Amino acid sequence: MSSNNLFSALRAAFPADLTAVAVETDEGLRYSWQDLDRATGMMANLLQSLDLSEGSRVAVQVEKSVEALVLYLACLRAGCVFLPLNTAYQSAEIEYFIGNAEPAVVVCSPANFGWVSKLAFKAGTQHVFTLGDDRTGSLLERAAHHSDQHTPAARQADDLAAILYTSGTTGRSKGAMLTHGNLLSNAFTLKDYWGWKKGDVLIHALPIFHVHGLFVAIHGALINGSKMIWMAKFDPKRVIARMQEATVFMGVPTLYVRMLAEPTLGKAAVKNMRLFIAGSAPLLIETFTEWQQRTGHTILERYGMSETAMLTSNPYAADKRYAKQSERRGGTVGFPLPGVSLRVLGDDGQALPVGEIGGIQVKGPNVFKGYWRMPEKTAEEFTADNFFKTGDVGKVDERGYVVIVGRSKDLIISGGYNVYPAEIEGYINEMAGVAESAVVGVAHPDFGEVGVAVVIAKAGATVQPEAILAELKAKLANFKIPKRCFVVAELPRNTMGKVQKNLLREQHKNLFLA
Ligand code: MLC
Ligand code: AMP
Repeated sequence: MSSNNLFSALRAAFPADLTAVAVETDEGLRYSWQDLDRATGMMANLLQSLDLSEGSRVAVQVEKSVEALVLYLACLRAGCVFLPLNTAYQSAEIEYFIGNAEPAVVVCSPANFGWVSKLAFKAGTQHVFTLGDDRTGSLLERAAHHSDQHTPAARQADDLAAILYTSGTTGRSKGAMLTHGNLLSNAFTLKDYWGWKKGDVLIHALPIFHVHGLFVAIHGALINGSKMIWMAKFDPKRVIARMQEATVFMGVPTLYVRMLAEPTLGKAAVKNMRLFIAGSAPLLIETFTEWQQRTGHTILERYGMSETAMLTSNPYAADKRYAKQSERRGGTVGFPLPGVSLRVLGDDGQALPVGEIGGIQVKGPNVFKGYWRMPEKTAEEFTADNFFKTGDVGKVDERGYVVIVGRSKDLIISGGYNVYPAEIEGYINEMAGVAESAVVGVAHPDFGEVGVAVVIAKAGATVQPEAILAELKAKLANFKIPKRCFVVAELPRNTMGKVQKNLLREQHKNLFLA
């Protein structure tokens, strides 16, 4: 059997001239295609020298850098399973992921080595390396001793390439297992669907621990042999300043909102741009329209998930193979991608006609293999005919465009990051003096949606909202911290005694709006 290693497919798309620039940082560091090839070869040799068993996980919590990109590619090349972790996660969160995934290798920032290595060794990890965002750390020191010649490990389409943890509405986070085949099929589909062409240059300004920045953006550029302008952090001014050298940009809606606030954003800045893509959270129609007016470009919105990579997309252009329409319609996420089947089901499990709202289910070569070591959870989320239940609620309109109208899962999407109220409530409920709490999402001009906590104190106890937020901040990733907290006498309940979160959302809906 021939190998289906995703790295090999990306490597095969490198341009003939390996001395050309593949990645350029905003500070002006340039990495050629040859640099990427050699650096991933050295790092893959290092990983293989560790004699890891088949399917070993490499958990990574490091700041964004080109070397972190090299580490991802080296994991694929060596046949390891890449497990990226949000840099905002704190020790309790990291302890869970490492304990659950049991990685053979952990790579962390030099500054975190003390506490991360302690957790890792406790969980049985054999190797802990460090990687700084300034080309420092033991990982690079060790890799430097290895040859830059490396034959990619043979992988089959069904072999794991990555595990992405996604929180659950109940219980702990689940690791979505994505295969080489899942990611490869999605990369090829998007290359075609979004009309990637020779000369395209991508501005990469997203974090590289989630689907959007790690897979959609990186694979998109590499499978087209396209250069990336690599930004360690999103800075709207810097992105606008570099746009004249680029053709493609991808961002969560907050990135577009922040760029619109910059007076330098206009037709001149975008004159060489071909395509602006948005996703990970709903793009407000106001943002879509304002972007069109200011730049003359129509943002292409698409929809995906950690478990599935990309599922639907507005059209890039009229292409009879895919869609009858060329119009990118704001407020929709476009058509199911080629190879993806999408259906909308009612509460009774029956497929709904056009225009009716129900639960979205999907099937396709991009849909994940299951949740890591959670066969029951996996079985629950798939139907008998193998469709995955997305937890998103929507409809297909009369022209075939998919519209997401909400979620059946209790989830807040804040600036493109998922926040699960159940997790935050669990932490608040354990605090001294707290009887109960409810966390709801409300509209926010910058992040789209943010969490608000409503707390009930135990009889006779006094709790301060600021103290609750401070305590959360000490334990959880910063993006999960509710932006406001209220201590109240009671929570609204229905006749069954269930907290009516819709009433809380209604009550606080204008909290952050002018
Ligand atoms: C930061 N903060 C957030 C936040 N990001 N709060 C809520 N939601 C967020 N997303 C906190 C900070 O910790 C800080 O708190 C305060 O809010 C102000 O932060 P900031 O300086 O304004 O934030 P910044 O560092 O600029 O980050 C904002 C951002 C970032 C939008 C650039 O959140 C981001 O990169 N988002 C992209 C997420 C992403 O890639 N999602 C893709 C998921 S994949 P304090 O208290 O410290 O002041 C997926 C599938 C798919 O969903 O379809 O793509
Ligand atoms: P994640 O688990 O982080 O991958 O987040 C996936 C979720 O993000 C999806 O299930 C949707 O709820 C949401 N999402 C992604 N893209 C869009 C979009 N374009 N519009 C609305 N919601 C989206």
